[in-house]
Amino acid sequence: MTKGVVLLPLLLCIYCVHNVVTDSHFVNEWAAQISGGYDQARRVAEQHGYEIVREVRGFDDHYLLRHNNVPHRSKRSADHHTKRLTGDHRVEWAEQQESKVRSKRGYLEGKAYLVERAYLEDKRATEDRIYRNIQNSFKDPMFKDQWYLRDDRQGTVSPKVDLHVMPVWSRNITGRGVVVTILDDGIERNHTDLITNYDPEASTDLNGNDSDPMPRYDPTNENKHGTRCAGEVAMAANNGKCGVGVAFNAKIGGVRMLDGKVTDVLEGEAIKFNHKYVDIYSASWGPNDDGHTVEGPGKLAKKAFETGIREGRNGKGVIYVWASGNGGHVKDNCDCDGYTGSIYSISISSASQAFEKPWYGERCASTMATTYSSGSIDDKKVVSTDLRDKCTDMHTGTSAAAPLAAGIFALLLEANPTLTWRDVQHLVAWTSQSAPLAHNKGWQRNGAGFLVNTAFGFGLLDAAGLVDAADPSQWVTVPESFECKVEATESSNLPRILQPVEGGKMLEIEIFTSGCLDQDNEINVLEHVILTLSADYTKRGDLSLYLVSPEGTKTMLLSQRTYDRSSSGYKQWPLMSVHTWGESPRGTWRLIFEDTSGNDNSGSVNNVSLTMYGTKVKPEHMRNGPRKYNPDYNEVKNEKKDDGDHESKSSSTAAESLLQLRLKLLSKML
Ligand SMILES: *[C@@H]1O[C@H](CO)[C@@H](O)[C@H](O)[C@H]1NC(C)=O
Ligand SMILES: *[C@@H]1O[C@H](CO)[C@@H](O)[C@H](O)[C@H]1NC(C)=O
Ligand SMILES: *[C@@H]1O[C@H](CO)[C@@H](O)[C@H](O)[C@H]1NC(C)=O
Ligand SMILES: *[C@@H]1O[C@H](CO)[C@@H](O)[C@H](O)[C@H]1NC(C)=O
Ligand SMILES: [Ca+2]
Ligand SMILES: [Ca+2]
Ligand SMILES: [Ca+2]
Ligand SMILES: [Ca+2]
Repeated sequence: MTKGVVLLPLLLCIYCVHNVVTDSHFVNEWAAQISGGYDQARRVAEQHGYEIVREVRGFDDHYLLRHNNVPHRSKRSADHHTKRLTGDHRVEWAEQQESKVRSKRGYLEGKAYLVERAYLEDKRATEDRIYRNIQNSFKDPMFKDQWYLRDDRQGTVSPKVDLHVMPVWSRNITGRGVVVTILDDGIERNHTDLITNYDPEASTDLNGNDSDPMPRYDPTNENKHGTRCAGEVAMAANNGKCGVGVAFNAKIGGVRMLDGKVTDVLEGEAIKFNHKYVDIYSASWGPNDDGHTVEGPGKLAKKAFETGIREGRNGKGVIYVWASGNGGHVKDNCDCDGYTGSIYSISISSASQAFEKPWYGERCASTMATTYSSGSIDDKKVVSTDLRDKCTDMHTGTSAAAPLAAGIFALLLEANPTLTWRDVQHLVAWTSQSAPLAHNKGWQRNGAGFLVNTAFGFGLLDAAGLVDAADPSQWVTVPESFECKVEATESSNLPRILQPVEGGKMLEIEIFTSGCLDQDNEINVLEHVILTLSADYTKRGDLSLYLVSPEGTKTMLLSQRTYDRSSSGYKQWPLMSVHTWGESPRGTWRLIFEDTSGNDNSGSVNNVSLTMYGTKVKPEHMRNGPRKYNPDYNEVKNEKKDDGDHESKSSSTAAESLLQLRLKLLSKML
């Protein structure tokens, strides 16, 4: 009884607070595409009562306009003004900008704060209990706390598992020549542990409109997020400061963009910032993880993703790494987040030091892989650089998971610079490890032999496994991919309504596809699939959805989101899944809608289509049968390996080579 009294206001409070902050506001800013050059654009703008604020960076013929007679912020759009613009034949496209709520995915408030405090008090005891006999390979004082790079636990209680980064370092692969940028609230570029790797070419300030991404210092220190994410990737090694970045010789930059109003224009500029120079973008933010937001990239942000993929890395495509979200405790589902759901982003979830899905972790079908991050009270967090030249061992959430992946991909691109953005995704599917997380619920083997889980994607990233598989002497670039789309209306009558069944309501829709057989875009081996959904429903969050592939893989695309009370339904909303990776698309796909809430809902499914991506020809690495999993992965000691052969070397050999590396690094410093 007492419990109920305490809990109820807390839950209500979560709902109310988020409701207030997630209302977006239209601002007095329009993005418009007007051809004919700047003077022409200015004339057109002035005729309709606008002035040009500036050109949109990186987009030809796109301008940011301001109307001379519109309030600064309003909940309602000024449609009549937009119509005047779009009605002018010289204007190809125009859209009023909205100020979007974009939350950083590392700040876990309330419960998390208490967890952190309790953790601090408990820290010493925990360390003494778990971390005995830690050896230092680097003289960086916090390297010993980077458990996810080097698991030094003694005893048999836990398997010795880390991200297998050290074996890659011991081969002198440390991120050299690879450029990573962090899209966030700035980067303390002169931090002692970042300054040597800081790259001004990979940096800019979209909030301050200058090239210096230095964070704004305020008393609450809220703008430490970008600096923390950057350090995980590229803290310098062996300099006696903080810890060691995953790619400690990579170049690191920051795009300051979260410390102000976030609009589609701003996101577009960030996502393709210097895209012919930057190799990897890491983003640890997104739509509010409040359990009732459904939001994705706008027009310019979408274009920016496509441009980065098409033109970046000399046509091989940049790598976008995205944090999958921290809304697990409010039943959020990252299928409702269009940034993680993009086929162009590699979305990363967290596992705790205890190999568990953490309390904040979100489930969805678009997550590709997992790295370690914070978990419960006894679990260690992530080490990084902090504002004011400090260090921290308190970085948390999927915010901390994504940059670890960005660092690992920097190692991968140094090992094989010819990899395309799709090669990288194939490699992640081919090498990520499920064994350490096997005791978590939700694993299934898909029709192509891949183990998948909505909480972890293909599993934990294995840096050495990735680099081995990508060895330039054996990796063959994956073949060209195609897109094949089928509308459900072709094979079943829509709209449809859910029918009462025992325990709730249900609706099943079948979609048959040949996978565009005998056409130019024939697909035989799947990569991503996107189910595009239009549905009306009285309470959107009560509608859940499963997709069953012709080969029988059943994937949750929407879970019940208790706090999502919206009645606006889904409008052509893309739900992306990687769970049928490698399968054949041919046959009947089943869509199962469910409502088990017991609420008196009504609504209809109006339109569904299935877009499949994949190759006609089987990628080379899949030709010798399905992927083989190593059931003994948990037994693999992280220091065992210093060349392509996983198990053959003794740990002393590897320890020696590490020592040699250390000495070489040392001598380089002197
Ligand atoms: C590592 O590689 C770099 C550049 O590729 C080279 O300059 C350096 O000497 C190598 N270091 C070791 C220890 O082999
Ligand atoms: C970094 O620059 C800021 C502002 O110029 C300065 O206050 C700070 O002392 C510098 N930090 C270091 C480590 O040099
Ligand atoms: C930067 O430009 C945006 C619009 O382009 C404006 O809203 C903002 O106030 C400017 N910031 C600064 C610091 O000048
Ligand atoms: C379904 O959506 C497609 C766009 O993908 C659209 O062309 C079509 O008209 C829609 N059909 C219905 C019945 O709304
Ligand atoms: Ca600045
Ligand atoms: Ca360091
Ligand atoms: Ca989310
Ligand atoms: Ca994605």
